[in-house]
Amino acid sequence: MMKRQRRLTMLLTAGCLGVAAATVWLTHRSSADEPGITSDPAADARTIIHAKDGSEMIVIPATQFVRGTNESHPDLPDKPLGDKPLRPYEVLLTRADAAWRHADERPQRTVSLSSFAIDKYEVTNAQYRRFLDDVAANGDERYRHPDQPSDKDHTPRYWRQYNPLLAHANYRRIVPFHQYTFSDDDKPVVGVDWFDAYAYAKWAGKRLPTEAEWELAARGTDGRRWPWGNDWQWGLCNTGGEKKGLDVSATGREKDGYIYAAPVGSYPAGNSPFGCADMAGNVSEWCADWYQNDYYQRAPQHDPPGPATGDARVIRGGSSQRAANSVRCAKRAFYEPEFRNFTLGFRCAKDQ
Ligand SMILES: [Ca+2]
Ligand SMILES: [Ca+2]
Repeated sequence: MMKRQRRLTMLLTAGCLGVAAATVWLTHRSSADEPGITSDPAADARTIIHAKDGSEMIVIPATQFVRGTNESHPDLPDKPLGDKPLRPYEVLLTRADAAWRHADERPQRTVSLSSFAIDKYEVTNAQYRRFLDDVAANGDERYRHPDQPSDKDHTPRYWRQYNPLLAHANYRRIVPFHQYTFSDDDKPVVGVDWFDAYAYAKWAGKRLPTEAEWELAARGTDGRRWPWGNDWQWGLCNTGGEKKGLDVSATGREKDGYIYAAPVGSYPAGNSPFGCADMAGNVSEWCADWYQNDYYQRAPQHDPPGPATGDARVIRGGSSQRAANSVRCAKRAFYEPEFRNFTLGFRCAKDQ
């Protein structure tokens, strides 16, 4: 009798524990599945390996984050624009003023995003080379964007063409340039336009990140200026030198050690709250979106997809040639999709 009672008690206890465990699991699961509920997305982020191109990717759970900027240039007196939408003439003015008052980063808003994964690192030359090998063997019909120029080749500009910058006397004087400066395996691929980035991402079974996804991955949820926080520190990312002028022999010219792009992941202490590397500087990164300077004033607050059309595509993060203000996480920039430059690369994202 006692034995049967004891067994019954044990079964009931085990059953209760089971229900409790299932409840905890379900609660956790549902909170992770719904946008805006995850309390600490950085703690819930995890790393995966994407088989096709061997990239490390960070899976970021659905969450809310602070997007955009409310402050004026940190080095200038504050000139707040207020919460009202910009009037048409003000929008025009922002084209000239955006660089110092961050008008295209306004208004600052809380935006929610569905879960996604994003590359931990900028796409490297070694990875891009495998894409080129495939395209050389099989063509790019399966990967090319419908608007891709018909005569286009995906070879990065500086892999086979002498850097035209070096024709400039100032650069020729100072730059220890050689043919591998832009093609080392562990450096980010540069000299690629938006169509190259699009095609690589599609080849890899991924896509380009939206501008909003990129910003969340760079700054986390709290609206910080740089991936590591609100205070500028030398040596946490690769930017332009802190002294004006191009003379790299000047003392302290490059505190971060690189004139052009550094190998990806060279500044782990400057990683974002999610662990993404080189979100500030190194190379600027193509995003999926068209750029419009007043888009934040009318963008949906959940999964903003970017404007439907435009003339230029968004680039983010600033580069080895930019100053601290231009490598802020909220900084928006753009180029026409055919543009190629030694400062411009990309990383990929994918749905979860
Ligand atoms: Ca540098
Ligand atoms: Ca970067």
